[in-house]
Amino acid sequence: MPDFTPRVFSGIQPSGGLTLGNYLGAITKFVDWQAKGTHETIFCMVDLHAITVPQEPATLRRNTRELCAGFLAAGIDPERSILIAQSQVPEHAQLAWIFNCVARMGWMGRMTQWKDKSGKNAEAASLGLFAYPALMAADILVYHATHVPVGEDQKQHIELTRDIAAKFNHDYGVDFFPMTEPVIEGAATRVMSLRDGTKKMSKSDPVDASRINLTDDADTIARKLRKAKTDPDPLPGDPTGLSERPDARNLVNIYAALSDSDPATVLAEHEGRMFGHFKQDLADLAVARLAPISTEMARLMDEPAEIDRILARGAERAREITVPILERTYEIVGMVR
Ligand code: AQP
Repeated sequence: MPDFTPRVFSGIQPSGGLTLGNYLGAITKFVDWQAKGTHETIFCMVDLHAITVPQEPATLRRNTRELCAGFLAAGIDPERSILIAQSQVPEHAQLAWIFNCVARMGWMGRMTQWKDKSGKNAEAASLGLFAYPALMAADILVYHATHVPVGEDQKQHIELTRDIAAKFNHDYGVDFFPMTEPVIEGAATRVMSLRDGTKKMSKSDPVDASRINLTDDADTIARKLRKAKTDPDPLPGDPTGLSERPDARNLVNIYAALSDSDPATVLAEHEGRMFGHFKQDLADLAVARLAPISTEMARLMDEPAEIDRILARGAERAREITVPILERTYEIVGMVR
């Protein structure tokens, strides 16, 4: 394998407002990578992914700008990282077509997200939803990204990205695409619904009380956490005591992630307390951490032209990387150049 430039890529769908799950599982990790400075960092609003399920156009546009505001408010610096909207960098979709011809139907059909989102009526799902992982592979590999920080739910898609890269390299006898590494770290790689600790917190969950939105005000955050599902038992002294208590475990994990700690330390400090008190502390912690972000997001949303300028500049910088990689891909595949 050739030496690839150390490069981090990750994306978030503007398919709704940002949730605490996106923030803890993804954005805080992005900010950490940017701070480390060891890798080039590229972060993306994956609007082409969002339309694999129906989106209202004006809402999609607003959500994309709001997502960009969320990245900026949480600490992504558009000078140090490249911040883009996927549809403004056409090489993502162009490489995805090549990968549609490399990936196998069987691989796609096994994806958990496809099964979950297509539900009982897969015949009525969009072709785009089925091909989603090939576009995601293109998002990553059009930068030759070496590392992808994601939440636990995306692990299978990164494995598929590696399968696509390996098959392309094998079929064409090249060492062109890297074997990208998923990076899944921390106490909140899978933040669960506040109403059901066995279900992932999701921005498209129809029940708003199931999630904290980054745009929620302090009172709403506190109310949602106070009403979060738990059980009547006190907090145990260590994480093994939570193995059969998914709702309780979820709140402890959220507390650990928000306080930059870990579940064992949180439980050692809170052993024996009842959830009524713990939830109040958790609400205070969440408000202290999230309120400045939502305030800054609201300020940025009043300046949509500034957001659009940042995205246009990001696309320009991104294309310095993506155009040569796509051109070389076309050559390898046999297109006349
Ligand atoms: N609940 C979560 N806990 C930890 N990480 C999460 N992520 C999403 N939900 C959680 C991580 O956020 C990044 C962006 O995800 P996405 O927006 O591309 O899609 P998703 O994983 O399908 O997120 P949602 O909120 O559930 O969106 P919808 O409802 O539209 O499908 C990824 O790194 C993901 O792991």
